[in-house]
Amino acid sequence: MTDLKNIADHFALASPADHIESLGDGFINDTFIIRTAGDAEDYILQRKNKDIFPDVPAMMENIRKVTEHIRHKVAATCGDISREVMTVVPTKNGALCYCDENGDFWAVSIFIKDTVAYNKADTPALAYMGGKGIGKFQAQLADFDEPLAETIKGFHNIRSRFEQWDRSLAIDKAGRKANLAEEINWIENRREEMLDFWKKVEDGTIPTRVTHNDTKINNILFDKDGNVLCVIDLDTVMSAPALNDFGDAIRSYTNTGDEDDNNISNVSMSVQMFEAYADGFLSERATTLTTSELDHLAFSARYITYEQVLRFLMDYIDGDTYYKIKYSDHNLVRTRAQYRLLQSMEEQYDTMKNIIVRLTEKYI
Ligand code: GN1
Ligand code: MG
Repeated sequence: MTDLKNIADHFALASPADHIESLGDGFINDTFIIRTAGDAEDYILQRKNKDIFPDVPAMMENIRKVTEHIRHKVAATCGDISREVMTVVPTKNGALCYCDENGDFWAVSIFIKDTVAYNKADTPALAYMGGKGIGKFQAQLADFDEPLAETIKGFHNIRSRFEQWDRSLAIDKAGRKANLAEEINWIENRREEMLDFWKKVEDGTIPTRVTHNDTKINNILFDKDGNVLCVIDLDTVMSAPALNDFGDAIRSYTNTGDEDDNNISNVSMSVQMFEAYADGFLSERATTLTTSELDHLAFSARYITYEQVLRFLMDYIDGDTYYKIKYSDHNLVRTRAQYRLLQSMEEQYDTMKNIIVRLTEKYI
């Protein structure tokens, strides 16, 4: 077993670790909280998944640059720089991460106290604030102009995803393909439509910006009054279409069921939550986004949800090598539940587009 205290001891903590507990259920990294004695600050310790992030030091450098940029913005508006942005804690040698004898990479940040994290948006008011929070995050990074490493190549690039998908199907590593004809058709039937959207990114019709790329609700810390305090999980901050952040959040905030709901009749897209999130997001972003971005906001929810169906199904076909699973068919259950959500978005697409038009007019 990894000696977590020994790992923690490599970092420049203000006070040594007293005890260390496991935290949250992220699908990718392992997360712990370092409790220190007395009133001293606590810390978040993460083992970054080296199978998924090929260059953890470059990723940590991205996070350092981005959090420093945001810290200046928060300071300029007299905000609280210890709570409204993540603070990376270096090792005692001044590095942004520590590599242990197994080749695993560890990183530490300050634990922000008195926050609330949600796995589901239970009220439209919360969805509105979530949209505002991500809109503000994008606005804070709008003038960020340093180069950023691509931490996962082609992360929301559906052309790259299809290349992986075609390879996975050809290899059929876990021998599961034969029983998945229906699910595979869900992906194939929409391939051209998704590529048509991506071509607009490739030809510059839809611009790229510095974006978060993983905006599900539990990657945001709220304060006790329901305001967004701090956006966390910055591993995938990269240059990408800003639409991804909207689409991925809609995938998470509007789902009336769970991402891995076993009972798909629980799953649908709540129009009320869609409108609330879009309202918050556009209150911050409507005057900055281009017409082509605004025109594709509603579609971005379908795009990212479709991509998620593909990613869960591909991982199932690959034999569950990417996402952590809790039981053997977990990725298949996730696939089916996300597909139901996608269908619900498709059914309500005209309504979604009309809401975006109405809200855009409200703000510009
Ligand atoms: C992962 O790391 P986490 O759990 O916040 C994944 C996202 C998926 C999400 C599905 C780096 O997010 O892309 O949308 O699971 N992150 C990575 O819930 O692949
Ligand atoms: Mg997370």
